[in-house]
Amino acid sequence: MNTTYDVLIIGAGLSGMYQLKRMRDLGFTVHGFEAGSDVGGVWYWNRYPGARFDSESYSYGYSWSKELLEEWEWSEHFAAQPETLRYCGYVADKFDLRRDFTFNCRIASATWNEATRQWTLIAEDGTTATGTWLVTCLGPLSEPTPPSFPGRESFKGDAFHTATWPHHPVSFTGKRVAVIGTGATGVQTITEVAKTVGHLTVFQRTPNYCAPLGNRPITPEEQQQIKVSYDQIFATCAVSTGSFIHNSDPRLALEVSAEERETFWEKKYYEPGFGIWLGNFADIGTNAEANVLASAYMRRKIRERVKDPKVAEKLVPKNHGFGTRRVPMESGYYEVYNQANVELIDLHEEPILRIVPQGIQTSRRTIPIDIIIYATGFDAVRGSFDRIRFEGAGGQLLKEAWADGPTTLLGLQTPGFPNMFTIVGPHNAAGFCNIPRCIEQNVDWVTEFMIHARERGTTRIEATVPAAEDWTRHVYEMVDLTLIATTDSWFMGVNQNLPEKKRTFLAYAGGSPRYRKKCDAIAADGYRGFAQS
Ligand code: N01
Repeated sequence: MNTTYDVLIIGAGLSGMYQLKRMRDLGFTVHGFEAGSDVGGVWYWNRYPGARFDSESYSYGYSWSKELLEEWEWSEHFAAQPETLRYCGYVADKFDLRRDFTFNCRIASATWNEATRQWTLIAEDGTTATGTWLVTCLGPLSEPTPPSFPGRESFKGDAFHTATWPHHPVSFTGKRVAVIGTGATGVQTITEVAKTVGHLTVFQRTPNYCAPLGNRPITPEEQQQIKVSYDQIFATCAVSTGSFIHNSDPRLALEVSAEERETFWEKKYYEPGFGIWLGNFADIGTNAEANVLASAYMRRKIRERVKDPKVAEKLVPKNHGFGTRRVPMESGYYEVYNQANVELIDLHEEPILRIVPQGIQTSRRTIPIDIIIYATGFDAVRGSFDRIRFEGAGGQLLKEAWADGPTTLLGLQTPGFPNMFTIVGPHNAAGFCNIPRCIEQNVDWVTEFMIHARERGTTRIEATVPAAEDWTRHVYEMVDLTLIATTDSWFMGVNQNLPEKKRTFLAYAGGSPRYRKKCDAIAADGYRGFAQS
């Protein structure tokens, strides 16, 4: 097997698959490596109960093949994980992508050789490959973080992190189940598990503002309509801040009457998808006073839906404003707490002390449990990079270079790591995006840059320090215009299971249209800010 390529790719999720296809179509020799046994990335790993899109299905699929758009039919407005994984497999079959991936192959190190201007990858099983360009397609949420409760290993029942869910079905019927974590994943898991569980105990540290997803099957008429509307759907996504079909309302919450606000919010709350978050008044994400009003509305909805006022109070977020963290979308989440067989534990009142063989010991009691589900999130964005030993020019390690927060140019390159492109890397608009839309932009931009290099005989591309510092400053300026930095979340690089990680903003809050414009301007200017030789 030839182990030297023009392009090496790590990851066979939506980014890796598209990057591989583009490279191959353009005649680059390319090979990809994937830790899982098949394509799909986040959809391959996250098989937890209730996993499904928060993006409208038809706005999520790849846009680059008319044939694919014509052939594939989503069954629901917000498709469930098994269907999305099937979609990834369908794409891989249709474009014969698997033949250029090595599966079950976890890359352990990537080392830059200045003399040959090449990267060498070494996998945990000893597989090696060398290439001129390295494109990381690791996904922002690929490194799960189970909490380090003492006694975790002593547990005699089944325990799963949602992101490494087993490939076989798990039954909850008659079982005593614990779910730890109430982020977007926990909310989906809890709602699904509650349908069949014997008894469910939910351990919540920080409540979130959750909103109805409004999922339902796509009717045949809608299917026809979707097929003829794809150009319009993608055009809508292209001009919206997060590349969703929802974009903020031009009106300001503070400028309209209380009555108008209420009517608008009632409409948005019950509308399918992220409308209540991303299609809200333009100022709720930037103006603290407007945010207080929106937060009060969302709190009221929680209190209306949960029968026991004491339980409702636990579910009401108090330490952050609506939309400053990711809004979990739900399908009956709050009503779960009206079930007699569901208990909510507020970890601030009753912390977990340790896991014991028979269950979970809190400060007040030992709760017998058969299955523990850790919905405890990820070492976001940086985690999947930290896991691989990236050694750049002069022996510099990426983990060390990013220790105080990444410095990147467009979230696509880091000084000191030539020829390495980070699709959905830190400081990239893709972190805050209906992600395939931004993945396509990232991949296309990087691909164009490689074509540019090939035409000019360039074999080394490296973001310069001043350009990367400028971009990084801009990233912080943009987030400071919003309320996101006022609270802790994975956007802010905060995961309390990783106290050693420095709090630093990991996405780009200026919106995907602005990001795309900046990328295009840099390209039009001969890839300004990138040293090329
Ligand atoms: O992870 P999270 P997630 N003890 O970090 C709690 C995407 N997504 O997997 O908030 C007790 O948001 C933690 O508590 P706190 C989406 O972008 C997409 O839910 O730190 N609790 C929190 O409640 C999302 O934002 C979709 O106080 C502990 C939870 O675990 C991202 O994935 C679906 C704990 C972690 O929440 C991540 O979501 C699902 C501990 N030691 C997710 N450690 C779709 O659109 C952590 N927690 C399809």
